[in-house]
Amino acid sequence: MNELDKYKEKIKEPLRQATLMFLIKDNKILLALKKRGFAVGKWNGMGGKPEPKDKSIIETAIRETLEEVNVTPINPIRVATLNFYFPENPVWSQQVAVFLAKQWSGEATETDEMMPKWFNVNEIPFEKMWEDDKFWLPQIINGTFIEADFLLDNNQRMIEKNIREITLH
Ligand code: 6OG
Repeated sequence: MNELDKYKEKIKEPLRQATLMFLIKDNKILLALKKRGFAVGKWNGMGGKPEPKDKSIIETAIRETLEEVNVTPINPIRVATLNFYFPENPVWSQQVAVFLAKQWSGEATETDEMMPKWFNVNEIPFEKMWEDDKFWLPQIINGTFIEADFLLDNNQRMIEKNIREITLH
């Protein structure tokens, strides 16, 4: 059995939930630079953790996007479920629900938390992003649904990955 499956068998608690939202327009994607907290200095989608007032994970994803870049996504689609495991630092472990939106209200502007920027989908700055992103972001942009597990070490480096494409009939 690989390390990932061994670790998944060992843990008892469900992973803490988090969200990521990407806005897509023509051949552009909105990313945002994290200005503080976990993963500061990395480009990513917008997102965060559920709050008690959220009635669903999609509400969390929309609320976080509004808080972080002043945009309200309209009809976002859930395109991926990513499980991140940090055996050496389990408080970082989380399950991230990833959403794409092609419509929204408002215009992306900078906040205390994030600095948004539109990138051409062929010029995504993967070297300034989480190492895992290059394995699933291009797929979801192309319309593939993804379910994946990642094992990461204390330096936030990827040790193992298991990525599944989901076919909808
Ligand atoms: P706060 O803890 O700041 O929310 N996140 C990840 N995103 C990517 N692309 N790769 C990872 O690999 C990630 N781990 C967490 C989920 C953390 C934000 O960062 C995302 C949330 O949007 C390990 O509230």
